[in-house]
Amino acid sequence: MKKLKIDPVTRIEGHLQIELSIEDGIIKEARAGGPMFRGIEIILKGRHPLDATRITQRICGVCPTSHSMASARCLDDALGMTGKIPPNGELIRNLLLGCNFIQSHVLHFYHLAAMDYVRLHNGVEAGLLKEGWGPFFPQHEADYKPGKEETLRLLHDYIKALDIRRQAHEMQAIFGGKMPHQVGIIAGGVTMKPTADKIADFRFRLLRIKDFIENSYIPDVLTVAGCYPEYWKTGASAGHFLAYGALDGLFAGGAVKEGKLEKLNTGEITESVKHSRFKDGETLHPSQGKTEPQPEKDGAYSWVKAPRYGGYSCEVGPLARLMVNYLSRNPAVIDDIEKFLKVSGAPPENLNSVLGRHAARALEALLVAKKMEEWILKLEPGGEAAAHFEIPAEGEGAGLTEAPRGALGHWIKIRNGVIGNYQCVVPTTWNASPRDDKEQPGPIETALEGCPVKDTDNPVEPLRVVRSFDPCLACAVHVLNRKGNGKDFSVL
Ligand code: NFE
Ligand code: MG
Repeated sequence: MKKLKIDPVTRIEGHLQIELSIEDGIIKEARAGGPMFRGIEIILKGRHPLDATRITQRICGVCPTSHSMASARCLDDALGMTGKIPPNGELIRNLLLGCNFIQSHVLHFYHLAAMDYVRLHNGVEAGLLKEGWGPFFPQHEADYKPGKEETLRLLHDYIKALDIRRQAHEMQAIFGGKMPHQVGIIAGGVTMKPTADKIADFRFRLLRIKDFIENSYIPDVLTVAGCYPEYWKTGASAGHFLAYGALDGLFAGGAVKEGKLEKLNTGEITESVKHSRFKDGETLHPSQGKTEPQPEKDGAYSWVKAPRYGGYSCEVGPLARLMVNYLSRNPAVIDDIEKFLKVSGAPPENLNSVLGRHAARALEALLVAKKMEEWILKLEPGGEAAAHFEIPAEGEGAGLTEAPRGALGHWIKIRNGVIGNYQCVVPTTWNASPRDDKEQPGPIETALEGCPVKDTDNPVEPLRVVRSFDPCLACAVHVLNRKGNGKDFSVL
């Protein structure tokens, strides 16, 4: 049995370590560890409840808008505001979250994942690139398959994607003041009323971005899929999926256990800490969740907790949303899903795979952009965008939404007018979870087990599997330790 540790996994968000046991070129056991501690829940205690929407965004610079949405919904719930947000407020919240989805998905495919599939130092880019230049080098030796023309097109789109992401950020600044960490989304709605100017500014960027998704992003994903068809059959998770749903029904919520769709019941969410660096205790629902670090705990190998749904280790993210919406025949998206599956040649039975995740992500970028075109034209210039609220001395709330990487939940308890307890269960906590109290592996661990590794000096296959999940360890865990060993830490 050969042991291989990849630490850190590069070209992801945050810091992830992967430990593999390999026999006869196949991964027998995989462990995914988050070596840093996230103290945001501790930082929030005792603060003004509205601070949650500003502070939780600092969990991550890639998906901050999702955290502001989850915390605003959480506060809406605790403040009795659910259902009272003016239509402009709901629409602008969804437009801001939509921009965040698109920029995050484009970022993932081009700037994080593409270099797993495209070799740029074989001379075809003569004059453009020099051996040793970042961000393209160094690169593992591997079976890079795209030919010269495909490589040049992917490289061209890699550069163009930087500009597309800039424009998606500008769109968030139009209604959210700035990006990252926009200040638009608040409890009760958003901070800014729409104007005709802002609508026009937003819309022309949106049309350009939609054009890029249709004519570059989706074709580029299909090019990669065409070059590497074996990845339709590599990297399956256990087949359990969870989505909370978001964006005004564009994505429906639901759970898939052993291939069967179920209605979402958030009471089934628990978190186990047996192999996580937290004090042992019962598995708890997040509304009762605790953040009690124990860095030196025996048997613990991650700062990520192990959330489970009805005891199942569920994958979340674009593939989970695709599965839930496909199986529930969500009328908002089912025609587009069917059409995409046909055009892409994506075999439905092989969607639970590396390529299935990339395809699902590209498809939903298009679904979101198309929906945003409708929403932007529904805004009423000058109309109210927020409702008045009072902060109660005592209250409780839950805020569930979807982040680019999957189901995101925040839970608050207000005590004496301040935050008494706050818990976040983020997408990568699900996907990168360690084993739980029943020793069930997390989705990334399962997807790695059974994956081939041809050359342990160039472990591209497991890296392709891990990156297909678009993990964000900054979201899952946070705050630096002093020695980088995952044990010796202090709450900063
Ligand atoms: Ni830091 Fe995040 C997303 C959230 S992932 S990127 O998407 O919430 O855990
Ligand atoms: Mg948590």
